[in-house]
Amino acid sequence: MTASRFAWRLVAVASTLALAGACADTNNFVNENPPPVGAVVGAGGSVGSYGYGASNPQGGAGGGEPPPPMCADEFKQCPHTFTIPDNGEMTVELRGNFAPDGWDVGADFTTDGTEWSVTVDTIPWDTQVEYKLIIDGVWQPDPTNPNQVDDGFGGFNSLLAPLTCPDDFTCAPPLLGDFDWRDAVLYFVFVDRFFDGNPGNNGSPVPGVAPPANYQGGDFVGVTQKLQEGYFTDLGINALWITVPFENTNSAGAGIGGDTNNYSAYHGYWPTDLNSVESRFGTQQELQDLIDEAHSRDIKVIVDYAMNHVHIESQVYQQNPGWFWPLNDNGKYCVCGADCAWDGADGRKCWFTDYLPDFNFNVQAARDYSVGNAIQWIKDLGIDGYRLDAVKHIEDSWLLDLRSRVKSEIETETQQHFYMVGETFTGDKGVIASYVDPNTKLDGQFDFPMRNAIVNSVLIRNAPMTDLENFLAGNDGYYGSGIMSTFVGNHDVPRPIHFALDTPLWADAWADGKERAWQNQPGLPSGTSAFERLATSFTILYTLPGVPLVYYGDEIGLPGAGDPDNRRFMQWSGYSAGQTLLRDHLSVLAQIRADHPALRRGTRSTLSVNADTLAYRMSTNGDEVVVLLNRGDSAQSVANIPNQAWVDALDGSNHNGGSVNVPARGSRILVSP
Ligand SMILES: [Ca+2]
Ligand SMILES: [Ca+2]
Ligand SMILES: [Ca+2]
Repeated sequence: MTASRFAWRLVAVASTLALAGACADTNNFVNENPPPVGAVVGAGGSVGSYGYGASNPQGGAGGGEPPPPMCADEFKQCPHTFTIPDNGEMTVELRGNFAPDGWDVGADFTTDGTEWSVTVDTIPWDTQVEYKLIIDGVWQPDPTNPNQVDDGFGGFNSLLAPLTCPDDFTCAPPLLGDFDWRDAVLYFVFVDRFFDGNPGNNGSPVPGVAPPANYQGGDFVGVTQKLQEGYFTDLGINALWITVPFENTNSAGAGIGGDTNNYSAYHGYWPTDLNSVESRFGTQQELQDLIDEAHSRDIKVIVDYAMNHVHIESQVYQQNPGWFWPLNDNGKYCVCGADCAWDGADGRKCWFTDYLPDFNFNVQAARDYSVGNAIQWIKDLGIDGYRLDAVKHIEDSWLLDLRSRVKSEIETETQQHFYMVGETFTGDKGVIASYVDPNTKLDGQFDFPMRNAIVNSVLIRNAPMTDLENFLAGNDGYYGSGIMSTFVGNHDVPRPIHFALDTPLWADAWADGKERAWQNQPGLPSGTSAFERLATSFTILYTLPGVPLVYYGDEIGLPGAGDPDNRRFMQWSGYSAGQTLLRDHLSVLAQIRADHPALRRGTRSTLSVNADTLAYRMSTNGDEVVVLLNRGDSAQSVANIPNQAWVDALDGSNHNGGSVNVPARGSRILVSP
């Protein structure tokens, strides 16, 4: 391993002589010993996107030897450990100019009983750093550091001497641009199922495919129309994720596996021509108009990019079969879940099904073609990010190349950070985290483990809220500088409204709902209780760091079992009281989140928890918010709320501290009046 990495480094240095002070970092990569696959794994995974109902892909991380990044001095960052003696303080926090928002977002010290300490990995290289400690709520200089400087407010900041760290620096340029992706609220527009703005482009149904798996007419013009009507703005959405927009096969897929139904390519995951857009969704100009309309409303657009495979009819496969893993792998029928496993090394080269040839990105020409295509679309469309499909099924080199080229070819022009969020459908946090590194790989991934914890504790209620608290305690800060996307619903899992029923339709968050995808499909729940529970689950997403994701229709509790029933056409009128309640709740949540930086980048501390309730405080410099959750079916008093005057930003009610009453299945977001 060491020898090959060293060899690579020599090549890399030779090819980047122009970079003054270029050097290689050997500290950033953790993939040589991928974490073991966890016991908790998914069902109905990303393969559900492809519409043939196989079992869940799951698997290991990493693999291959990632190249070390090149690093100019201004991008280098050193680790440093701050310590003070433990004299019985309750809390110690570090703030300072070691990060762009370091005065607002601190780092918590921990104590071993004799000493408080905190290690920050990102102290700027060879630069004097000013900092303060917040000890039991009081801002003050570091009592152990005699070097101080006037803080401009009549006090003193501590001075940390310039650090250089030749052996273990990391290379992490501050994220570029005037948009901080921690401020995003993301909405997943499933283009074919959202709004039909132009029936003229619908074409004929794909023969032999029933309506739930056939094209239903949604298009780019329809999304643009909803942008113009202010639908997303009213919901507080400032980023859209749109389904794969590229030309897909017009043929029906073959029925495979447990689901014998035929599917069309309405989902976009069967591309035949990576250089043109899907005609049923519209023209490239209409896609451009969508993006321009979004940008004119300060809404970012990220595009779903499926890089693992193409459809077997595609020219790139027909003309370059050597760029793909063979379907017959030395006598093994290498379809995922057949002779090749979904996980491990097999999981990278298996075909999702026998008509989806799988790229072999170990072939340089294949990688250059695919990464080049992804780069070209960014340049052509001016999009702001990618949602990257099935990350654990590709060679890591693809991701490293894309990030490298995004930095050198895109961000140098736009001066804006390009956001990349990946899908790795697993319950294993270690596997998910292994791809998160905003400098070299992904900014973040979809937080499947968090979805499970919320669905189990708040919607299904098969686990106490203490379980959710335990999960959150282990999840806070777990992904480092990553910006994860948090969610309760997407296109691969049953609609969350059915987990939220008085009697949940499924007893387990991993249920794939396939048994009701084609028959006995669930309807819209009556009453409001399911909508109230779903609203409370969104309160959690909108009051924690990360990018909250709203899967189209979940804002109105759109019904649907497993794939494809979880992709019903969007409902645009005739909402029930429950649906209206839920949609209004999401609009208010977005406004509260926008008003309070503590929710977007604060630190979380737990105030109280029991089987049915949870209270936590989010705090950052100058902003504090207390979040109360009650998943029970009667109003409950939630204890240990700080004694002061509060107003609930959700309903405007006034409260003092101590015990605060929270309605059944409800939440409160307490802020200073
Ligand atoms: Ca249409
Ligand atoms: Ca097509
Ligand atoms: Ca693959």
